[in-house]
Amino acid sequence: MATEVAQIPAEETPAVAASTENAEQADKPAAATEAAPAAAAPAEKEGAGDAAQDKDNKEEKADGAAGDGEAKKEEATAVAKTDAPPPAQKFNVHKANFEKDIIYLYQFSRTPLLPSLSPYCLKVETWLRLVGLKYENVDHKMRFRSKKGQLPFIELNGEEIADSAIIIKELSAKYDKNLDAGLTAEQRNVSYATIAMLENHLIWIIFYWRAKYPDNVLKGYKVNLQHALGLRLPNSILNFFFKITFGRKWFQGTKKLKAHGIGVHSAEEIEEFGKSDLKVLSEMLDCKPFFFGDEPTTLDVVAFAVLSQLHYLSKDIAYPLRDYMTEKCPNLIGHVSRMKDKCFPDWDEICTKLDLNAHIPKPEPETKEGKEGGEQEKSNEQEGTEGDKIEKELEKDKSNEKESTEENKEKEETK
Ligand SMILES: N[C@@H](CCC(=O)N[C@@H](CS)C(=O)NCC(=O)O)C(=O)O
Repeated sequence: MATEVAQIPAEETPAVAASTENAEQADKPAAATEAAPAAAAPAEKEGAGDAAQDKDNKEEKADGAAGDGEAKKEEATAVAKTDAPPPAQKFNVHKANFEKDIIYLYQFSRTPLLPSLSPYCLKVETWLRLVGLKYENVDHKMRFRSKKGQLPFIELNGEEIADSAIIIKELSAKYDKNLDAGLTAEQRNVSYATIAMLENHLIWIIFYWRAKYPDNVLKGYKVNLQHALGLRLPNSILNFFFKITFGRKWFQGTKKLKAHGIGVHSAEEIEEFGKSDLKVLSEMLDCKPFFFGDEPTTLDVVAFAVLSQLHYLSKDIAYPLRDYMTEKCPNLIGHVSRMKDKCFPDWDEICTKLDLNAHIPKPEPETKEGKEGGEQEKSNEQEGTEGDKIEKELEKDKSNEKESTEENKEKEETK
């Protein structure tokens, strides 16, 4: 999927002081560069930076790097650049008017029973809430994917970070928010292995069920595709297309399930695998509030994100694995509820209003047109999803139908 490039003049954004084609540099605020002049040189070499920063670097180099041929070459480049007008900043991100240090989260749309049908997206949002970082969900109506082709991803200071584990790792390091800091080395290993089981085994067992019963997914989470995709077509038509086409792709499809390995087994075998995973988790949790004691760690975040996919499925929909968890693993149900209360006190509001940003106070209604919302909508229109294609195809069919009826009418009249 094509990525839109946002171009913003340097003075309009406080976010970035260096090259934006180099994502690493984009992330460094001006203050950090000033504090470490030696680190600023490579950015300059790559043809980036604003005029003021170039000037500072030039002065520092004149003081310290005399006699070094390479440094002299850099100095000459810096002088030439100072004379040129500052280049427009280029950001390879969707959110053109981003604010410095706000984490923009791209995930799937809400459902009335669960904030996200993607355990990976729910994991990132749960983690952000637990550690208390400022974030905003981008309402992209599921049009965007990361450069890796998946959700979730975040944009931060003009840089994209994709994959839930990488997002959490990088944000933990950047903002010093390590939920696992208090764990022993052994507990960390147990956490690592259990997360691998949850994300590479149990969740694929759930994906298998979803791919097999897409209709039950729509009903079981009361998915409103019209809202989720931001389309005008009635849900009856969207649901039909969902079942026969893009629904399967969302839920990792038969080919992916086979490639993963889980898809080669029989339904009964897969169910048994799922029960074994749940039993292990239940025994590990035992009577503790969280997996490693009184406070949640990353493992609790991942377990919550995965187990809530089972627990919040409507009871009207039959799913033996969910029933097994309810009946045989009541401590896991308690865990899910504790995590929900701790991280999503606004769960009901999120789910009833399908609000991606219930945690952010709503701004005053805009009076002028063409502000941020307009820009976002415009950029959304440029990207196409399966839903958009369906809508266009159906509109084309409709107008063809109309034309041919009119033609027929004319023919009838001329007869
Ligand atoms: N390892 C990735 C997995 C993400 C992933 O599998 N996301 C799925 C949704 S659950 C996805 O984006 N699928 C492609 C699509 O829906 O277009 C992570 O942890 O973020």
